[in-house]
Amino acid sequence: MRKDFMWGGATAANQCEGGWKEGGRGMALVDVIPYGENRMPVMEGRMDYRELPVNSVYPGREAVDLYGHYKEDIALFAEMGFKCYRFSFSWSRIFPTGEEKEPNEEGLKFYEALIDELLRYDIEPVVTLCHFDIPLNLVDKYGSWRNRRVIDFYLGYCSAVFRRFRDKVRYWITFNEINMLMHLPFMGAGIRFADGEDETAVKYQAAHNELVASAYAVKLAHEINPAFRVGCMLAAGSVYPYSCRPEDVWESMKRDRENYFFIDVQVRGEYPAYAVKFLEQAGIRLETEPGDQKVLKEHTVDFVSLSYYNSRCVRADGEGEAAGGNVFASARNPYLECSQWGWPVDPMGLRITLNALYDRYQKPLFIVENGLGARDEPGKDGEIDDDYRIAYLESHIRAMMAAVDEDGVDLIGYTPWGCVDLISATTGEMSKRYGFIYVDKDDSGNGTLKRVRKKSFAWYREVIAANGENLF
Ligand code: BGP
Repeated sequence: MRKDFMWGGATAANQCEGGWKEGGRGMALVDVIPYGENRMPVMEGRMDYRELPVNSVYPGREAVDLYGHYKEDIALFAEMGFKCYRFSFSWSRIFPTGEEKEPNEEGLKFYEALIDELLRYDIEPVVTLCHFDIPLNLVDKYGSWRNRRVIDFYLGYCSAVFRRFRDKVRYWITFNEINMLMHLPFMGAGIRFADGEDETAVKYQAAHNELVASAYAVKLAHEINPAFRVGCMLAAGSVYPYSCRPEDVWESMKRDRENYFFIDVQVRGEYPAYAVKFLEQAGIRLETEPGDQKVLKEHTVDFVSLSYYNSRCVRADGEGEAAGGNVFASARNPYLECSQWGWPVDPMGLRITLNALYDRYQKPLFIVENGLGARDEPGKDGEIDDDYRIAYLESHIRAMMAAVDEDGVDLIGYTPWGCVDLISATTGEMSKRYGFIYVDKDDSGNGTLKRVRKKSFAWYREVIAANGENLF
């Protein structure tokens, strides 16, 4: 592994920051995504949050209060030896309604303090500009990313933070898991559907607007500081054919393309032929502007970042048991065990995915999410022996190192997801934990928010210190 490999951890404002009413922050998407049975319908854009029962609970509003605990959390990251920390800005903390001409100084000050704290420990900040996050006003007033005007609001926000943190932040990610728009349109991009509208057309229009926004953000970033490195981000995981039947193989290729589509545009700078044909056949005419093609072509990303939790699997005949849990429809792969939430565990799949992405794009890759969501039961002295998490991470790190050392993949870093426990995106639960650091809080929102080092904490510190070599 390279000497400057960026070991670290990842979180996002929507799932860990809380402080929803602090410092002049405006309402955000996450503030209206409830816990419980209405969560999925809202995240899918099928239920309007304004119709939710008054007693609904919104776990993202407080989350694990990174807002009030960032110094303590960063000290713990430093103790593990983090080289970098990936986190996201809450857009509505900086532009409360999304429409202001000037940013909210208090919001900028909060992130400045957080970044300064990281730099004090020599931890490189990696900032996601938009992690399932948008000011709620832009959703209600403009329809979020389905509306082109949101591109300008996003660029105003980007410009403010690129300028403010010009000399402090080098790595930026334009949109977290940009392909999530296709699967959970409201959570991914603030998209809600009206009865009877062509949902596919709406999603591709929103996708186009995000892709154009991302390219303009890359342009702006490089103008403001040519040393900035700007990446795209894919919810990755190769799709396997269930069998060697050519129909299954073809189906797996098509499924992969649904996700690659975004990155194909962000890396290669144009719509791939298969997407052009798909839109044509579906009768979808995108609303575009004359400059779109040029900006997409000229301002491609510097690196490709990805989340990897598991591989996927398809059968052309749609038969067979479905794998539970994950938002990506998948057939059950008989060769893999599943997590407590039904997500397959496939370390070899990480090596396959990294190779597939590197073959396709020839750009530096960055694993910015990976991990096992599992229940942790503190022992009688409060200790958490999370050997299952260590086993998951160890097998994935070995696979990642094989991709680098044996296959020649250019990988710049690894930031496991939810390094401090946080709220699950898909379920809203606190009990689906990923962290090295336990946070005392339960699914009903009770707890002291106290932080406790798990067994994996000391394990990961050793991995980082040895640059991964201690695993061999
Ligand atoms: C990714 C998201 C994260 C994160 C992770 C784990 O899709 O980028 O925000 O939450 O998945 O998923 P979950 O929280 O549902 O276990």
